[in-house]
Amino acid sequence: MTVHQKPNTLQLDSFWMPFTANRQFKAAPRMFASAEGMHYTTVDGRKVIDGSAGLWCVNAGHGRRQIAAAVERQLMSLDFAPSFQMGHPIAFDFAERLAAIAPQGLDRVFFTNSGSESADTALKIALAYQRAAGQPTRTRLIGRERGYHGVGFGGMSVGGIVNNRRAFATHLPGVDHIVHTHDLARNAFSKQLPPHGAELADDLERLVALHGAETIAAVIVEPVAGSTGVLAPPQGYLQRLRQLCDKHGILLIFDEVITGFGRLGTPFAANYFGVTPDLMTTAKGITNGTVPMGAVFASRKIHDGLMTGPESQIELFHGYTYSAHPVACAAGLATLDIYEDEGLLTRGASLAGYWSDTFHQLKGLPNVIDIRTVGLMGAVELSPRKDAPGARGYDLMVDCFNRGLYFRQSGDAVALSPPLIVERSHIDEMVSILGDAIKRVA
Ligand code: PXG
Ligand code: PLP
Repeated sequence: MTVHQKPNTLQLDSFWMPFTANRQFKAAPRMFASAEGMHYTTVDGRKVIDGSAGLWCVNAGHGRRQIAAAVERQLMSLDFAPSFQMGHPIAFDFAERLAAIAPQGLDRVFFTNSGSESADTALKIALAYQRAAGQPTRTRLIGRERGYHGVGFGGMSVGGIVNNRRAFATHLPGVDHIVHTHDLARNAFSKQLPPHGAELADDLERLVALHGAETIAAVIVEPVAGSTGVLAPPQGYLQRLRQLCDKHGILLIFDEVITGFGRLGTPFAANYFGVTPDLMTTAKGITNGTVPMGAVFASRKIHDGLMTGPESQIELFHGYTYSAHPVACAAGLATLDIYEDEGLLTRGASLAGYWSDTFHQLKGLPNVIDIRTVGLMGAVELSPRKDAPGARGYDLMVDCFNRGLYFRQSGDAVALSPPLIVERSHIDEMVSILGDAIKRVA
């Protein structure tokens, strides 16, 4: 059934690949043809275990028939319907189901199509809320160094990945950043949350002193930074950030595009850390990666704060053609059914200890300078080669791919976070391939 198109018959020129070294890739392509459960199959028929749940999104594993069937049914009954001044029941149904599993109080749901759109949407809601609350001078947005909030102008501006910013000279004005929490000197090889660094949340006080609290609308952080190599927050850090935001009337946004939908062994990172933000962005696992979708969860305070003025007035001038796309909603509802039936939103809790212990066995291998795990997220950081940052990480990624393990690489760190259906034997297999490759890649 599956068409295994041979790379040598495939024209590679037209597809301008995202976040890829296009020329390097096209000289030696790595191609997946199909996927099932925990594995991809390459175009040349090799099985490759999926160490990163696609791009952190295939939480229930690949090839879920239930989602495919729901998508087909939806396409045949209502393929598209507008959500601007019109509705369709499945969108309301999906929002209710999401609200039911959301962290306490975050039960108002705005649909987008991606994590980038969720980030920009949350930032715009924060600005609109502050205006509606009679605080129109609160226009400043605060991000954090090493943060990733997607590629829109808003998300890129609050993001703190230097390469993502440097290539594009223009960013939103009125944006500032608190310092990141990555501290190898004090926290390398921590088995629990990093013990040191809660005080780094106080960097927000510096920005308050510099700019004035009355100019700051919101702070956005990833509870665990994903793209920059799985950086868990120091113990007590997020609690402190929440307190400081409350003290200064600043909204707190958690970007849970990666951490949402069970990745830490709780439905959301907000549950894991016991800290509730005012707004929470999601995407990826919301449809098991099958159909593009995202959602911003807002507290009643934020939502109701905007439900003012005449009833005939549009309260939020924002939305996407495909907000609440019926096919995405169908995929999302089927995904939530699977998460619920198989207990996947909390399954990681029972595996996190094994995940952590197995990864930490790599300590002592050549060039390994840190191992970090939290929930079912893990990263191994290698020391950079002299004058070639990222090259060792890239070679490791390619070596592992050739030997049957796929994962994401971020500079000289590699990040793994599997589908939440993962078994111990898969964890053993991943760490074994990775360990052998680390020994080979000098
Ligand atoms: N916020 C966070 C925290 C993310 O991780 C986005 C926003 C943007 O989502 P979209 O759907 O617009 O890509 C992300 C996306 C990686 C990797 O391997 C991470 C992401 C995407 C692709 C690769 O680190 N995160
Ligand atoms: N550009 C043009 C010319 C449009 O008409 C629209 C939507 O109607 C957009 C961009 C935005 O597209 P989307 O709603 O899919 O984000």
